[in-house]
Amino acid sequence: MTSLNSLLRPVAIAAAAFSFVTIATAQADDWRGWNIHPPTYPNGVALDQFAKEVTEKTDGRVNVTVYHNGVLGSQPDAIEQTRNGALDFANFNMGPMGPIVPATNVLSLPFIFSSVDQMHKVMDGPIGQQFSDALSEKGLVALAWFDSGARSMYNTQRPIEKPEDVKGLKVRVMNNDLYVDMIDAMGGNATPMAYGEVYQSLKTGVVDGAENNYPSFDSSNHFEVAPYYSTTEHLIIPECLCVSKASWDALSPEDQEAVRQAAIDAAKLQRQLWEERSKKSREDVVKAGVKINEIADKAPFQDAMKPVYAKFIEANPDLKPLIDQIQSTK
Ligand code: BDP
Repeated sequence: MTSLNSLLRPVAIAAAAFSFVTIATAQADDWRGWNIHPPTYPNGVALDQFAKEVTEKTDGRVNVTVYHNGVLGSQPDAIEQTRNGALDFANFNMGPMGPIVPATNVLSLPFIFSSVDQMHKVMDGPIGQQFSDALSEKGLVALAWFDSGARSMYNTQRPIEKPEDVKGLKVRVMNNDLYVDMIDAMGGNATPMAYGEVYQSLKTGVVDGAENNYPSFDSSNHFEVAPYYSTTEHLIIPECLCVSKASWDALSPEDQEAVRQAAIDAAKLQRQLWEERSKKSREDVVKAGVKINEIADKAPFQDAMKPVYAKFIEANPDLKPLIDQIQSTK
């Protein structure tokens, strides 16, 4: 006769085995990180170093994997996923952050920074902290700031020497209405679109142009289909290494410190690699036949942006002091 005990025993063993497995996985926190760029891009290399350093410094309590090439979705989707804890960290450009964290729109105002160096000075100091605070209120812990150089316009049609040359061009922009106003102000038609769709859209004429820094123009292969690159340098937008607040709050103070240090080290590496990569990408696209025209005098472009500022300040009077603080940082 089978006793009840012996019937239950296999179930008990299976349950014990199951709880062992769940305990074992709960001990190592598996972190997933989002990266839109290839692993060889400065940001990809820096994020892989971040992953390695976090895994080592936490003795594997936080076991980190980076998913490159935007395989986990577009940036607006990834922002939502990181906010709700479905993703643990990411490298975000502040451009598409504007619709979610309004203060960050200030960073998307054309020509808000006078140089990349000034941008770093601002972001690494108390003003940068104000942006970190605003991000934190929306569930994102900004641990360090990456470089993204200056963005310039490129297209399939002609060199842009002056704002009027943009007239009639369909230009892809990142997901933020401010950029629609920016292109409008020069007489172009802006199309907000995910990064991954731009190559085909340029190729098939859905858009005539886009805007980006040299490394992205190069790594996305946009240079193959849009050979006129004009150095408008209208946007200098910082990027964060942001951790989901949910994932951050689940860490011990000791592990938080390890993650913070790894993020700072990653940003240091990223900025160094960025310098080298920008030069190399510029050389490579020229070799591939891209025609670069240098715009020495940016004043006509800056003047064209006055209505963009006026509209923005009218709609966001509370952000005017932040604009003033940035512009007066030398
Ligand atoms: C690159 C940024 C990336 C953006 C991309 C874009 O690094 O985060 O998604 O531009 O234009 O420079 O969408």
